[in-house]
Amino acid sequence: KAKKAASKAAKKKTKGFNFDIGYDAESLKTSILNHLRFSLARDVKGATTRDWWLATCYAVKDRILDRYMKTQAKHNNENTRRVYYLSLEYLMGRLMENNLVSAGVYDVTREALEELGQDFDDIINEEVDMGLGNGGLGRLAACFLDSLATLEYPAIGYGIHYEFGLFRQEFVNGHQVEHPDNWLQKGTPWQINRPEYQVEVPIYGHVEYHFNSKGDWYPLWVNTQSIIGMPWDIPIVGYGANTVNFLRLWESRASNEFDLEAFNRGGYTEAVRDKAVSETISKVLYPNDKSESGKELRLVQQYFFVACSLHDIIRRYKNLNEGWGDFPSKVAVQLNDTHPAIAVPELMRILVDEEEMDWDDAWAICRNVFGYTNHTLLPEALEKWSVPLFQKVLPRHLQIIFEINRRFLEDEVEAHWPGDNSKKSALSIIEEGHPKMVRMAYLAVVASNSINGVAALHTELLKKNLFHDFDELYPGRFNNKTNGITPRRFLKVCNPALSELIAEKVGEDWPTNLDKLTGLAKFADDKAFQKRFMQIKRDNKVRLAATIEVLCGVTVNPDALFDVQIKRLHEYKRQHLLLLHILARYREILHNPDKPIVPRVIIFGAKAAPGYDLAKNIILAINKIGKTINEDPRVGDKLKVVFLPNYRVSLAEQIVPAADLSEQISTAGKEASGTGNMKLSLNGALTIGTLDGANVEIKEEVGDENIFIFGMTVDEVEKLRSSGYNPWDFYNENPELKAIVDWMASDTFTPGEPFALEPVRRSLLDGGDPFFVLADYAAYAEAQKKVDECFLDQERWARMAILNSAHMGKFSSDRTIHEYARDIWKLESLPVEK
Ligand code: B1N
Repeated sequence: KAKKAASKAAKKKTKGFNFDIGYDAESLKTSILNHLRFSLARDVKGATTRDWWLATCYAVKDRILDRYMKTQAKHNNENTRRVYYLSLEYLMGRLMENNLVSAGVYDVTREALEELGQDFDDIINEEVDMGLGNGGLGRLAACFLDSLATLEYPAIGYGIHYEFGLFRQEFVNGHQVEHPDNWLQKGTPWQINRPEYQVEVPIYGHVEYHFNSKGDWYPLWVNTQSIIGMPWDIPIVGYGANTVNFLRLWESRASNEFDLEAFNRGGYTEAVRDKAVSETISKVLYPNDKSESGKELRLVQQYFFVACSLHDIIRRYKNLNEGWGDFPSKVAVQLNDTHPAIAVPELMRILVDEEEMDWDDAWAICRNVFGYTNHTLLPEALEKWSVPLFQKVLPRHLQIIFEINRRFLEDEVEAHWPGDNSKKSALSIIEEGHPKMVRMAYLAVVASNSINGVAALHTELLKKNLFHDFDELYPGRFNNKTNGITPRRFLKVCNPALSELIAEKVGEDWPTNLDKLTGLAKFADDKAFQKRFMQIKRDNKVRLAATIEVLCGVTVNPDALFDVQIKRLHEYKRQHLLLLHILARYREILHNPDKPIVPRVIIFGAKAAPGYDLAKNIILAINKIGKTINEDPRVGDKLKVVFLPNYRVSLAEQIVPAADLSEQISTAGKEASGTGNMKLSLNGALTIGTLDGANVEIKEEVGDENIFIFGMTVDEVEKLRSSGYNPWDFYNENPELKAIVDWMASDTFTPGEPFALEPVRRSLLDGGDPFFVLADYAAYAEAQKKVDECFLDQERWARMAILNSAHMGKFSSDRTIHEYARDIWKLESLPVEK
């Protein structure tokens, strides 16, 4: 009561207080200087670049938080429906430049810093990437947050506040070496700690049965340990909008009571040890793109952040609503793959055990709330948890999953396929075996009102294969939402010169109306426009060349064709197919030294999961072969091969605007969508690619004549596989291929270590070449020949590049988010007034 009175008094006394904040260069200058002195205790005299960076971020943050307060007040006052995006990964990259652009203070901040005698670019470069994700899935989550705020959808992202993000990569003698990513070391000005919203969640323990007054038994989850979840919020600024949403990341802490108990027992070291265990949960991101199951800590991470997030969602709901009736009309929860699928049994547990709701009512709520996005068909990425592990970590949740499964099999599967026991075992959420396994994808499907794939082809394959029977059982629940990328970060911010040219031709509003880029098409044959377009590309290549010089010590010619493959290192992505092509070019240069050849710089960026030996061997092969080629005087500028270390979002922002050719060469049917393909094409790179993932839709948009498609289709791959694929046949029948595969693994490239590259060769031959590298090789070589021919005709190339940019409108993540909001979340945009 006293507290309420005090807050009322404070409100009265501050009524009419003017919180207005200036948005001109002068106000920013004042703010920056104030923060330097009063937030950082720094004198202008001794201030380092880092100090200036922090002070500038704080000054900008003040302006962002003003809008954040207004946005959250509006969302609460209107008790609006929201979407909650649950993701174990967010690859945010750097935040400063994007926040400046989105908040509309880029120019004034630049000006303020210039007046203070500071170099803007140096300050931008102080920021380390926020790399709390592995690859496409994590970056997609970050692009979605950007679009949600820009389109003014009420949305909150939830995830883990990892102390260490994805490892920093270094090459030592060509080998990948991993270092911890200590991204918090320099301080991170964007996050806001929210101790008032910390939550405590139970884990481990066991289930007991008790009787209530009516004599009915009920389960009780007892003897649990508890973990504290401490929220850190990152504001998400809508571009050119007043909406500022936020991303809430949970850090794990040891609970205080827990410590005290151990202290009272006199077990000091025990208390410290248990504390360390609790605080281990949010320590580090698992560095595996695809496959990561069986690890207890990973299951604990998933449960921890899901339990904290649901707790937070329910607290917010209860603040403004009575009873559970409206819950599904206020809350939509999107599961970013199955990583947060424990939300299903956790919500059931809360509703049934804590809120004492009937099972059927609770289940109806679940099914109204959840949507599930599948991101891959690769079997090793389909999460399965062993029943014994589940029993140990989350015994009550396991019971609930068994009950969900029992009802699903007895009611739904039995009704649709009466008496068919093979269907029951095929569709069971529990896979029989030793041990039994929980199939998380089936759990997510059964509990969701929408299941979507991330590109048209991927969704068709989901319906045809992995979820075939579910599609029959739940017609209409499966749908496609082709991925997209934010044109703010991946064009406006990373390619300012091209952005200006585009604005001149199609208007300033293209970043929020990307379809406007079609207006460029009519300039595709305009010589003057071609010249400007290609000059911008060349300037970007000069800048990248300087970076390559610094990072790789290799001098490259900006007039060569910049051929780029940037993505995680995976066999299915087939970096080794490009490597074979590199060897073919090298061989050609040596055999026909006088023959003219289109000069190329091949640029790789990729991290391999630390435990993925073959992927690491492919990195070694590229580095060793690259070094030999780069140092061979017979080659000169005709061919250079560089592997940029520590590929990450901020490095992508330098490579993407400078690429001529985009390598999207996965085995058909394996890449669910890809998103790098979109970024590169948007910036005027031509694609050489297979009919896989979103490449299919890129081809539809840009037209067959503006893309280099090659290789087997999904059906052809399937046919070859079922007829018994033997890579030796392709090796023996193609003398060039045989020569380069043998050459690759010879000690030419690894003098003194004759077998160093044998693993790559073995995987392609005795290993059975599971991703059909050799089978697609000839078609790939043919397509590369066409690339060379096109590049010789620079006007033709310019025309094709322009048409690529012009036709990427579909791949704005704004379009994707509109579709999710309309079809899945039933969410309305809620503009925030100034
Ligand atoms: O998700 C991206 C797609 O564009 C890519 O094609 C797809 O490969 C990627 C387990 C994954 N699928 N699955 C993962 C990541 C981490 C992990 O622990 C699986 N990543 C993708 C966005 O839709």
